[in-house]
Formats: sequence, C-alpha cells, structure tokens
Amino acid sequence: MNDKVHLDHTHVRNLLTAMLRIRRFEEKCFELYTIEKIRGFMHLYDGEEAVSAGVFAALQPRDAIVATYREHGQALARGIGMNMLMAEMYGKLEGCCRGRGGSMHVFDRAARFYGGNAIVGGGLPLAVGIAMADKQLDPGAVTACFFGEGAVDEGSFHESMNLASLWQLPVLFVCENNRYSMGMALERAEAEPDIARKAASYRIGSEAVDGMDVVAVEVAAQRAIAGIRNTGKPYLLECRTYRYRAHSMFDAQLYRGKQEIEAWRKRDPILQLQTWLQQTGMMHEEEIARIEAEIAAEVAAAVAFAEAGTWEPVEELERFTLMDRVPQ
Ligand SMILES: Cc1ncc(C[n+]2csc(CCOP(=O)(O)OP(=O)(O)O)c2C)c(N)n1
Repeated sequence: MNDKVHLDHTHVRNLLTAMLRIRRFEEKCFELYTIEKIRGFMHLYDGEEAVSAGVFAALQPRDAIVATYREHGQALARGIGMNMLMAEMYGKLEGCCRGRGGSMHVFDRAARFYGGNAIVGGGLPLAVGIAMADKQLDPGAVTACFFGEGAVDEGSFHESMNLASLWQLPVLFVCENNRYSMGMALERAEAEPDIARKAASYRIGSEAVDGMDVVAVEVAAQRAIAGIRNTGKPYLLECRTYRYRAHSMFDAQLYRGKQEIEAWRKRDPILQLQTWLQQTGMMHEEEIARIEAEIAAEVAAAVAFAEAGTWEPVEELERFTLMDRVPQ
C-alpha cells in the first residue's frame, strides 16, 4: 500500500465503501439478470472496482466523466444515486435516462456523467470535445475518460490522443486494462502491450499503475489530475486490472484458465484493502460488517425502488427523437 495520500480513517472508510457499493450492487444485478428483471446486455466490473474508487477520489464535481458500457462502477463512484441507477437497469421511468439507456448507456447531465457508450473507443472523441468546451468555459476542469485496452486498437484512440495533445486539452485518459477485449488477450492483439508507452508518440505524459491497489490508483490519479489542472495538458493513466466474470453476462471463457482467474482473485482490491486495514488496526471486523450491512440495506432499497417504478407510456415513445419534431 502506498502512503502518499492522507490515509485517515474517514478516507480509507470511503475508499472501502466505494468499492463495496459497486461490488454488492453488481452482485444483485447479476441475480436480477438471471430472473430477467434486468434485460439486454450487461457488463460487470467485478475485480476492477479499485480503478473507479481510486480515480473518483481525486476528481471534483466540476470535472466531467465519459465511460464505456462497463460503467456501473463509475456511475456509483460519481454519486449517481443507487435508486436511480437500479431503476435505469430495470428500464423504468425513474431511471437517470428514463429507462431508455439501460445498463450500457447510463447518463446524468447534473453529475456531468456523459455516458455510458456501447461503441468501443466511442467515448474518447466525446471527452476531447467536452474538454475543449471546458477549457473555455471552466478552465481547470478535467474530463476523465475511461476506456478498455481494446479501445487502443481503434483509430479514435489515436485521433483523440493526437488532438488532445495538439490542442492542449485537459483530459485524463484512463485505460482500464483488464487484459481481455472480449476473448482477445492483450498480448495477441497488441504489438506493444505496454499501453502507457503509447502516449509518448503523442507527447503525452503517462504512467501505468497497479489497478488492484486502490490507494496506488488514487495516488497516481491525484498526481495526474493536479498536473492536468496546472498545465492544461492531457495525461494517460493505465490501470492494470482484471475482470473475473465473463465479458458480458455469459461467455464460455475458453480464452483463459480458471487458475488465472483464481490467481487474480488473490490480489482482489477489496480483499487487499480490508486485510491491510485489519493488519494495521485501522479498521476492525465489526466496522466492516457495519459497512456491509449499510450497503445491503441500500441495495435492497434500490431494488424496491426499481420494482415500484413505472414504465414510460407507449405514447411517449417518440419523445426526444427527431420524430418528435416532425409536424404531424
Ligand atoms: C467499434 C466497436 N467494435 C466492436 C465492438 C464489439 N465489442 C464490444 S465490447 C468489445 C471488447 C472491448 O474490450 P475493451 O475495450 O478491452 O473493454 P472491456 O470490455 O474489457 O472492458 C468489443 C470488441 C463494439 N462494441 N464497438
């Protein structure tokens, strides 16, 4: 564990709570999906929680967020309410996108959370545009753009890095390198698997960090964001992490062995932090149990909220579409 952020009791409690909220929320989503309460595609973040918890600890409300379809963690860490998020998962009107976005397209303008994006690499140009606007409207604000290592194969990654550097735009590019792009292992796809190094060709500063260590992620993110605010220049933070579950809800996972997953589970970010907190006496088992109980109640309330929610009336289907503007 790194000690360059101020690890007082409140701070570590917040980090642990942030990770546990994501994990427990998604465990419930998994259950709800199997009984078809949640439908469509759903991609879980199980194993990657330290990335969101660490990066968001370093962001401010004025900063903007762009994420991928694997974005429940970012949404919760950003403070999008669990009730509203669960209602969105259900497709209910009370969701943050009136149930029109679902798991993959969580969006909340008030939180400056600009998606949720199903297109691999699709968020990067959006982040560059938002940062360009912020540079004029709110100098010092940062846009944090999350994407998987699979997006690095896309032209949009290279175009976005290039423009962000040329135009000196305040983007924190956060690569969530979980080693697999669906069934494609990083080493089989990339001639240069060291993703952080790619930034150099755009004259962008970069760093790779252990994405299973929430404190290490936060320390790196604090440093990177402070640098962006001071210089206005972009930065690439590669977080080396792992997803334990299938790419989407189900896949045969023929691309990896069980032993590999088990080895990564031993480095689980929640387990690591809890063990460290207990060993150092910063937190006792009873307190962790209390946090778990609070989160269990929050998840149960979110499910009840979503269950009690309403469906958007069919008559409103064309609202917010171009059809809405066509004279009838
Ligand atoms: C432009 C585009 N190409 C292909 C796909 C199909 N696809 C969906 S997810 C995915 C893998 C992306 O992997 P990565 O970026 O590493 O993110 P992860 O799912 O591991 O979080 C692919 C190829 C897509 N959605 N968009």
